[in-house]
Amino acid sequence: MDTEQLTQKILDGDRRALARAITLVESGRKDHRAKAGELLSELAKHKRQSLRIGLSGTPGVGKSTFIESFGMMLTGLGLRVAVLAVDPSSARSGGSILGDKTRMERLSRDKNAFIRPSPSQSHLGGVARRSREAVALCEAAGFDVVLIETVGVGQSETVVAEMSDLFLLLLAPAGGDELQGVKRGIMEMADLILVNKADGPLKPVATRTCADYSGALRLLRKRPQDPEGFPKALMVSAVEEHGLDNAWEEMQALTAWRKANGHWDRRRADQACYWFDQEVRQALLARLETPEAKAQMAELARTVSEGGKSPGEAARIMLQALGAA
Ligand SMILES: Nc1nc2c(ncn2[C@@H]2O[C@H](COP(=O)(O)OP(=O)(O)OP(=O)(O)O)[C@@H](O)[C@H]2O)c(=O)[nH]1
Ligand SMILES: [Mg+2]
Repeated sequence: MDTEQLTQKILDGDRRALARAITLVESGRKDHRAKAGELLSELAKHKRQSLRIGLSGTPGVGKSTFIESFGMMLTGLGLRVAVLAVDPSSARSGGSILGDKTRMERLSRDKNAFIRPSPSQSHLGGVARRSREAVALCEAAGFDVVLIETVGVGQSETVVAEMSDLFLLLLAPAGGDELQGVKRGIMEMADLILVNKADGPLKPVATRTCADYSGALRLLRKRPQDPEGFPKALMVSAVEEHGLDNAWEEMQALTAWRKANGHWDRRRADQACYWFDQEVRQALLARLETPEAKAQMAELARTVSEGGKSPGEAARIMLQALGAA
């Protein structure tokens, strides 16, 4: 299939073409990269936008269950939903999040849903670019909502937040001690905190946890992109499918406000700049990873350690060799 055909099929919402295109952007082969670049710039001309929702939470908090229930609710409303994952650990563990399609059995059979497990990649930079491009493909294919899942490992939350319009943090009911286990930086990224498992015997704990997080959110510095009352903590039960409609209403209210106040476009523009900056940095760092560069680094390090050159002098030599000075 040539690029023109593939472009058209994606614009028509053809799922097989979409899956193929995602495989293409995941490939590291030079000719594939070139073709992927061409495809993405063709598709970008159509300026289609989805609501991109990032979702993070520790293992076992209920991300898969939530995505299934929430996704089914959205398709029930007539929306088309794509689900992607950013998982830098998948290369190590051998599996991948969303590999458990069994937990999303209903959603994976829904013709208005598209589920794509994360590619196996150890390098977060590579994962980030591929995921971003997969999101762009889903937007071009006309999905109304793109859900991007991540387990919070390393920087993966930042990566997902920087490719999302809304960032949700899924938390489990817990005592006050665990509340402090959530890093402040991650709290600051959240647009909504969803306390999951608010059902059965856990309900009272969930209620307390939700109140605690509401309090904690109020203590954070006010962000310009938030209307009064946001970010918010809400209770949901992915299993019993409670609170999902309310969470969706809040997401829509927040989105509408941001669109009306210029924050939606500004955020997307800021994200584009962020990724431009990241790409340049990563490409520069990648130059250090070639065998020649590594050998020269080792050689210069030896000279420096023996006192033959100053660190600054050696660095200048290295940067010159890399064409970066
Ligand atoms: N009571 C209750 N249990 C839930 C709820 N949501 C998920 N669970 C249970 O929590 C466990 C983990 O759920 P998953 O959806 O697999 O969690 P996850 O966050 O995707 O976990 P990882 O993929 O391992 O990161 C399962 O046994 C679910 O049945 C909920 O709303 N209420
Ligand atoms: Mg899961």
